[in-house]
This record gives sequence, structure tokens and C-alpha cells, in this order.
Amino acid sequence: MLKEAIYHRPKDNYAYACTNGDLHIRLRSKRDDLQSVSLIFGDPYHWEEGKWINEEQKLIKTGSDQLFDYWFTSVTPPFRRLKYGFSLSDEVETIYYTEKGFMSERPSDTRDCFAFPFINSIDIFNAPSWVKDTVWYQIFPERFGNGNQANDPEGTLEWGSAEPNPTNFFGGDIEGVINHIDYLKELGITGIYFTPIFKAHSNHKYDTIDYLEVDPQFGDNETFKRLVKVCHENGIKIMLDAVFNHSGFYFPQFQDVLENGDQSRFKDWFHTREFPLKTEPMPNYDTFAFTPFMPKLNTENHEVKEYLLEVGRYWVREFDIDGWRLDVANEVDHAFWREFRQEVKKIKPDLYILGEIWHDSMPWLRGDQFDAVMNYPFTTNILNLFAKKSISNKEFIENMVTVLHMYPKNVNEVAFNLVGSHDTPRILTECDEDFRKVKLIYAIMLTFIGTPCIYYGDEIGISGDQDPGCRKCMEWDESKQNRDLFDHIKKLIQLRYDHPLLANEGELTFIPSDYHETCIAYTKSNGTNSFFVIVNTEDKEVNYPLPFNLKGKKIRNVWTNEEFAAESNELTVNLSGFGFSILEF
Ligand code: ARE
Ligand code: CA
Repeated sequence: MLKEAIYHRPKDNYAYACTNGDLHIRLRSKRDDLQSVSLIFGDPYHWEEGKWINEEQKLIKTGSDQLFDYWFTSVTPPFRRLKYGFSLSDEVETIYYTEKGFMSERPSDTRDCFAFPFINSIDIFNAPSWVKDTVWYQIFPERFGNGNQANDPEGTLEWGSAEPNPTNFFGGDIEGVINHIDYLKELGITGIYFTPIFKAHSNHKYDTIDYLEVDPQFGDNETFKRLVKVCHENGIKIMLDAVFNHSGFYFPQFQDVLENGDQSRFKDWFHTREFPLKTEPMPNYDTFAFTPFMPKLNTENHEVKEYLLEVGRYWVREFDIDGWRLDVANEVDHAFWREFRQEVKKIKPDLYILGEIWHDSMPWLRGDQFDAVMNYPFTTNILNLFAKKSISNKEFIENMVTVLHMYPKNVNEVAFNLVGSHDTPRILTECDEDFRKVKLIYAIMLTFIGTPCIYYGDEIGISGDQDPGCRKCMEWDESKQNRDLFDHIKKLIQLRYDHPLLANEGELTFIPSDYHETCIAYTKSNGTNSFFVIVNTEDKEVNYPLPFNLKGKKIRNVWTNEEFAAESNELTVNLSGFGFSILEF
């Protein structure tokens, strides 16, 4: 037994409480090393005749990545507190693992044990329940629809007449979104994430001038109110982008510091190093990346904090938005985000708080800051397999298992899964314009754990390279839209709504990577019912023998809507090159 690989810590993704009173416990061990793992657990204060009263329960293996196996179990401590240890067995021995290390004797004294001292409900991670059933659509407002030419900025180009660049404008606005609600309804999405809409200088609006005003190029605050109303009437939630890490260069408070230097009453609003401020050759104040046009806000300053918290509250209170996406969330202090959460959730307890973090984000997902982060590790894994072809199916499965075990399950359910955004090349372009691959990718994303998001236009086959290429105008001429892809995604969305198991109910388990050469497969199961997703990642027809004995069971192919009874215990599914299948049994 390789003890060095065995890991547990009574916090974060290894031990966490759920809102229903369950306590989830995970353990990690070297891949293929242990044969079984059990939890030895009991109430810390339950002693009888000098003996600690405890029980034992087996953990199940929920996946293996390149190096490790992951084990899981759930217990419901009646008095909301637990002491525990593990019993670990391989072929030769059984040993015990507790906070004090490894021992040959079963733990009998709670002082040795791991402790989950008390499940205080206020500390439990509690994301809004609507999110896990939501399918998002991301809109870059300047490029979705021009509903009002009167507000077009000077020099606006004809819709779609040029390649997008960092400075051109095409006149997209909020009325353009309102006008196309029927299109979004038809696709079936139930949430819109808008990149920034507040007054700013650039076409992407990440350089805010006024946080309390909708950019006049997009409409006004009343137009936005109308949009929220129309969306809500159509069952669509609204999430806005909060750019609190930095302001824009033309933010009046920053202009004041530029002008008045250390005499400015706003000088502590930013991270300045010397006066006067200069932008060349390098800004002498902190910025987003090295962009002088985005001076970093000092969120530790009381006035700045109060100002931004009010912005956070304002759009929730006055406009009834349903979510905040937090730009560059990892560069803002944790203390700020803790207060932010308190403040906005006081107004709307089921508001969704989504941080933009591309890396391991556990420190933000402990229940006191964000509900989710943008799941770029998921994105990268998909791209590496289908687009860049830099990993094998085996590595893909292993990486997904890693991603799924990075966070608690209740966090995974609301993870914001995406395969592209305004910051990445478009998925079609990544896939070398191979629509079959794009379809497969959506089949995975829309049957996966998490809340999926479609980047505007990806559903009709818009192409585009890295920013700014990925920000082309939406194509509204139906004859130029790929309606086949649209129908495909629409159907997957509908299936996800029709079958909660395809969304976030039940467990996702991959079939081990060595089972089949060219197919990736996983089950979504709640113990009674199961869905089975098989994806052929190569351009050749294959037969996939089902890895279960389903004899006598009714099987339904939910994609083709065919039903059949399994007559033998060996069933094979035929898949075309880059084909897939979704079975229910
Ligand atoms: C502009 C040009 C780009 C150019 C860039 C260089 O358009 O072509 O490459 O300048 O300075 C906004 C605009 C961008 C603009 C940028 C700067 O949308 O068009 O780029 O401002 O003016 C990191 C951050 C992450 C950030 C990405 C872009 O961690 O927070 O970089 N994303 C948000 C928004 C952006 C927005 C900003 C931040 C700024 O979503 O749209 O940009 O408000 C790795 C790293 C990540 C890194 C990621 C992407 O995975 O680990 O940390 O994200 O790559 O680069
Ligand atoms: Ca317009």
C-alpha cells in the first residue's frame, strides 16, 4: 500500500456538508492500489462504558485519474457532528488512517480521529437551486442584434460587414436582444449571461466609466428594465458582468487622480506608486494585465468597497437581475467578495454568483464567496481531445475525473461549463470547421454535470479566432445559419430538461478508459434509472459492446426515440464516425 499517496483532509472537496444534512467524505489513494475503503464513524460524544460507539460503512470508487483513485461516501450524522477514520485494505493488509496518521489498530479513541466538529447551516455551500437546471446563452451585446439604429455610435459599420477588431462598432444593443427573444426561446435557453453593459469606452465595455448607467450605445436603464421583464416573462434569467477588479481609464474618479495627483481625493481608490501618473512606457499604477486603460481598483479602501457594493446591490434591487459574473475575480481580495455575497444575497437569496477564474478555485467555493466559477478546465480538456488532439481518450477521461474531484459535488452541479467564450477562439474554428465534432462536443456538454453555456452564434456555426475574431456579428439570415447544428443543440437542450438525470441528478461515472479504444462513455444514474452516453471520438464506424448485462431490460435510445428489449446479455451499439448515442435503461 502506498501510504504517501493516501490523502484526506476534513474540509473542502474531501469533507463537506450538504443542505440536506448529509456529510460527504472523500479519500484519495494511489491508482489501483486499494481494494476497499471503509469509514469508521460516530458521534464524538457517544461513549458507552468507556467505549466510543462507532459504525462502519464502505466507500465507493467514483473514478480514477492518471495517478489516483477517488473514494466516496455520504453519512447523515444525527447530531450534525462526526469523528471518523478510515479502514484501508489491499491484498496483503488492512490498516487504519486517522488524523494522527496510519495505524494497525482500529481507532477507538476519538482523539485520534478526523473531526467534522459541527455542521452549522450558515457555513454550508448553498447555490441557488434553479442554476443546475439552467442552460445559459452568452451574449456580447455589441454583436448580437441592432434593435435601434438611433443609438449607434459614430462610425458604426453595417452589421456583419467587416471582421471584428478591437475598436470597431456594429451597433448591437439591448433592443436587439429583446427583438430576438423568440429565437432564444426556440433554442430553449433559460439564462442569458451578458458581458458588460455599463457605460464604457471600448466595444467590449470592460473599461467602465459609469457603473450605474447602461451604455447609451446599448439603450438606457429603462430599456434594460424592459429586457429583464421580457426575459423573466419568458422564463429566462439574467446575469450581468461585474468588472470590479479595475475601472476604465475614463472613470471620473481615475481622471481626477490623473489630473490632481496626490491632491486628488480619489488617490487611494487605485494602487498608485508615484505621482504624477503616467501610462508610458509602463503605467506607474496597478492595472489589469499591463493595460493602462484598466487601472486596478483598491477594493481594500473603504469608499471603493462601499461604492462597488452599492453597484452590486443596485442592479439586483432596482432591476431584479438573477446573477453576477465577476470579472477577473481571482485578483480581487477575498474579504471584498465575502461582503459582496452577504450584501447581494440579502436582497435576493437565490442570486447566482459566478467568478471568472480559470484555475483551481477551491478557496472561493467554500460557501462564503462564489456559487461557481467558469469551468475552463472542462473546456481545455474538451479542446485538447477534439480540437488540438493533444490527448488520448484515456487522458480525457482521467482529466475529467480530476476536474470532477477538484470540488464538492454540490459545487460541480452549478459549475459554469463552456466550450468557448468572448475570450477564446470559437468552438467551430477550434474544430477545424468539422461540424461532426462540434455536435459531439455539445452532446457531452449538455449531458454533463454543471450548468452549460452556449456562446452566441456557436449554435448556428459562426466561426472566429481568438479575441477579437470570436466577436463577429450574429448571423440573422437563416439561409446562412447552420440550422442542422441549431436543431441538434435545441434537441439536446430539450432532452436535458425532459430528463433531469441527464442534467444534474444522479451520479456521473465514466466507463474505465481501457474498456474501448475509440469511444468514451459514461453513465448518469440514480440507482434505479440510468442514462448511458457513448461518444465515438474517431472518424470511423465502430461497434461498442455495452459493458452491462441488460438482459430483460427495456432500453430506449432517447436520441432516435427507439425502444427495444435486450434479448441477450451482450448488446452492441453501432456508431458512425464521430457518432454518439444516448440510451436510457
Ligand atoms: C485586448 C485585446 C486582445 C489582447 C489584449 C492584451 O482585445 O487581443 O490580447 O488586449 O492586453 C477585456 C477585453 C479584451 C481586452 C482586455 C484588455 O474583453 O478584448 O484584450 O480587456 O484590454 C486572464 C484573466 C481573465 C481575463 C482573461 C482575458 O485571468 O480574468 O485573461 N478575462 C476577463 C474578461 C475579458 C476582459 C478582461 C478580463 C479584462 O473575460 O474579456 O478583457 O476586463 C490563461 C490564464 C488566465 C487568462 C487566460 C486567458 O488560462 O491562466 O488567467 O485569463 O489564459 O488569457
Ligand atoms: Ca444600435
